[in-house]
Amino acid sequence: MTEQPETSHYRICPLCEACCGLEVRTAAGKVTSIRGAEYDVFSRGYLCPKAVALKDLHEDPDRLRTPLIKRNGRHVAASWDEAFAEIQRRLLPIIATQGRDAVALALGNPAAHKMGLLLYTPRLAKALGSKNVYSASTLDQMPKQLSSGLMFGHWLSIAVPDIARCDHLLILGANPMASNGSLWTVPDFRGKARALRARGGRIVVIDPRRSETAAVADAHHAIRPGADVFLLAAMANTLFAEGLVKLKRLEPNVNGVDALRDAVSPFTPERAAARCGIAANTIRQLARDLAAAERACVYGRIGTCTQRYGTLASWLVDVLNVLTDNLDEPGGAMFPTSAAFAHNTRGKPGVGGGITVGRHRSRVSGAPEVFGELPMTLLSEEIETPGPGQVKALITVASNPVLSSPGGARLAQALGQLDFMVSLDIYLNETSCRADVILPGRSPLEDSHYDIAFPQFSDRNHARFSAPVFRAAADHPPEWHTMMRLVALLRGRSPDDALALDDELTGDEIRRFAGDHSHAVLQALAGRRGPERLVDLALRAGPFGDQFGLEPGGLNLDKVAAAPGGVDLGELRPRVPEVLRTPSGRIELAPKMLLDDLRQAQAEIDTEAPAMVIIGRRDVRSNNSWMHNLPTLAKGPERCTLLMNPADAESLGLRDGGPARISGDGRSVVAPVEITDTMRPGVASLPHGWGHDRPGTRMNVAAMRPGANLNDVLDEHQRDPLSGNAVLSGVAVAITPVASVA
Ligand SMILES: Nc1nc2c(c(=O)[nH]1)N[C@H]1C(S)=C(S)[C@@H](COP(=O)(O)OP(=O)(O)OC[C@H]3O[C@@H](n4cnc5c(=O)[nH]c(N)nc54)[C@H](O)[C@@H]3O)O[C@H]1N2
Ligand SMILES: Nc1nc2c(c(=O)[nH]1)N[C@H]1C(S)=C(S)[C@@H](COP(=O)(O)OP(=O)(O)OC[C@H]3O[C@@H](n4cnc5c(=O)[nH]c(N)nc54)[C@H](O)[C@@H]3O)O[C@H]1N2
Ligand code: SF4
Ligand SMILES: [Mo]
Repeated sequence: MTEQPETSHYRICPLCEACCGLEVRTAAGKVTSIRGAEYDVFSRGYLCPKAVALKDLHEDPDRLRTPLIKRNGRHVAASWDEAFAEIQRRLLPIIATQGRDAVALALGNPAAHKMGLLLYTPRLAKALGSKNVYSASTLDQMPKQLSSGLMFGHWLSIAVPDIARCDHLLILGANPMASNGSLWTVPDFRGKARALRARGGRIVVIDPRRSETAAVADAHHAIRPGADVFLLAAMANTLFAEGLVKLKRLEPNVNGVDALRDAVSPFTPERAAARCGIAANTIRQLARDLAAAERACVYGRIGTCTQRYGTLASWLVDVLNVLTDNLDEPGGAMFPTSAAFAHNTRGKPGVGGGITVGRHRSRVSGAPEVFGELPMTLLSEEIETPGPGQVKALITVASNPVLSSPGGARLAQALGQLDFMVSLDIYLNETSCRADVILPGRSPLEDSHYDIAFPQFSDRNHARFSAPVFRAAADHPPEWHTMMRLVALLRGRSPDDALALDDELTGDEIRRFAGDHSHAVLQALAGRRGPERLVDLALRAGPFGDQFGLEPGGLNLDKVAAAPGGVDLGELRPRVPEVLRTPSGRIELAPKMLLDDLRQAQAEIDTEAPAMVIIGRRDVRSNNSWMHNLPTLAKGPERCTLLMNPADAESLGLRDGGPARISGDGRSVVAPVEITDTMRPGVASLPHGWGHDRPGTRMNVAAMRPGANLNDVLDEHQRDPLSGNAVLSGVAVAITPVASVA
């Protein structure tokens, strides 16, 4: 047998927001090892167990390699031309007869991690021209986008902890030890947290569960779920009451301090304490410690977003950062400078149009559009409810709402009523199994990659590119190409025009951006196509770019691709006022919409807690709903367990490992109990993304240990009315023992 030489490839991990640089070794067309790339300028060798599962993903026999078309209720393999012919035959007449709003678009989490999907989804949405756009953002971070947009002028101007220089980090509703960070790209949080504490800093965690992050922190306070708005408002109240507000450098850049002081004045620590389950003195001390620390930062994530007052909680996190002089300061909450694609590095610095919500409303419930989207939890009713504008067809892109959205069982039924459905997906899963046509993306190891979104949230500035590790099958197009074929169809062209249309649309973009110089710019980009051409354009025109020769030392894609492990662009720098895009040119501390909602919260401050509520959690060996088919991650202990406090388990007659029935919203699921004193009494925790026991799917490994779907017992009607975000945390449930498992 002849030995095949091993080759080494650099690949940025597309699985979570940490975006680690990996070294993938291959021989004879197979992956032989996956390690952290020590030479990566950003992640410096860090990786988590999921990275290794890229091998399983690449080799997974269940991963789709050809399009599928549903014929007589069964999915059968088809050619790409057949798939597009089917879409043309069935989708276009729906638009012709019922209008563009009759086709909905549902976008899922992996779309944010794929450069082809992220750069071409806007083109697809534009070509479709439907108001019915739904995404995982309204199951996740829309509250933070809205509060950031209102305060700083753009939806994606989100301040992140400068952990390298911070010495007091207050974390609410985030567990970066398991999630590896979110709206905060921070590979090796563990190492950075350890360094923070080694230099004498403190980490304090507010979480109903003593999470993995709380376990490595200096202090943990088990808040009642959904009460963050009260805690944060009471902390702001304390800062004002005790004369601890200091604005210093930001003073001339801030509007609304007085209005804010008035608005939080009713939220005394005494009034908030019972609702939060945290003593008044502790609330005061949290505020004092924050004010006293030299370089401090408050960071809130999904636990603070997925609640009724998610936008308020997200806003108050930044309010505290401003009031304690920690926003835009080294060691505080800072705005990264992305080398490409950030809106806050384009246009006139320091001022802008701000954001607008409610330009249209959902047809049935009248929910306002936010950032061009409607709440994902309203998709079912838009399909079910007859009348003009009813959703009759759906295009999903890397989205599995049957598992990931509350009321998923109802949605699964609703999808069955559609006249036509297309899924861009790599599996035949709980959602895509409803589709008439499935168009598969490639293995991530067959795609090139540049992070479009995450440098905007990174704890250090960087620009990195990775080339494909393997060559894809000749007839398997990259997803941007598939999207351009859809765009062509929707614009009344032949799918065969996709590449020519890409040239046209990119040409239009360049003409808008470069005006008189567009010919030269087009020529400079002539060697590239598709997303790589867009990345080169954005990099060269970006804040570190070569400006097409005007700044010869600046970046372009060739330079980034040639640099092993990418280009380091330094630590985060203060950016106020340049980063702002509010009409006033200032940070808006007291937007009217938020003050109005705060009055609503005030009216609920004395509400009694339900006896038992449920929250979610994440596990480092799982990722939302789609990695349970990868053997390396699927092995080991059962992960879809119901965590409960010993006192609760005892009073409900539940035993460790025994099955419990969780009932909510008229539905129920069964999961094994795991008794642990890490849970706050009256709160149970079940992870989301499970429930792989629906018929019609083809994920054989996942089906062996399907788990229970948390979203089956959550109420799809509960949401934050401002952002449209679903309430996923602190929802009342009943928990009872199950005599025996069927
Ligand atoms: N109860 C509860 N529910 C939650 C959450 C929670 O905390 N609690 N979290 C919410 C959050 S934060 C999120 S982001 C959502 C996530 O929910 P979704 O946005 O639905 O994302 P996933 O569950 O990750 O499913 C991803 C889909 O993309 C497909 N896919 C994977 N890779 C590719 C690819 O390269 N190309 C294409 N075309 N498809 C691909 C997968 O097969 C799968 O169908 O879940 C939300 N749901
Ligand atoms: N391993 C892994 N990594 C992931 C994912 C995954 O599924 N698995 N998903 C990715 C995605 S899509 C996202 S959005 C990010 C999310 O990243 P994180 O925001 O870090 O999410 P979680 O790890 O779920 O941590 C949320 C914490 O909030 C707590 N919590 C729940 N309710 C409340 C509340 O009312 N108040 C407070 N203060 N805390 C509360 C929970 O107990 C939990 O510890 O993770 C990403 N990374
Ligand atoms: S933390 Fe893990 S899954 Fe996330 S990018 Fe790094 S290696 Fe990939
Ligand atoms: Mo997410």
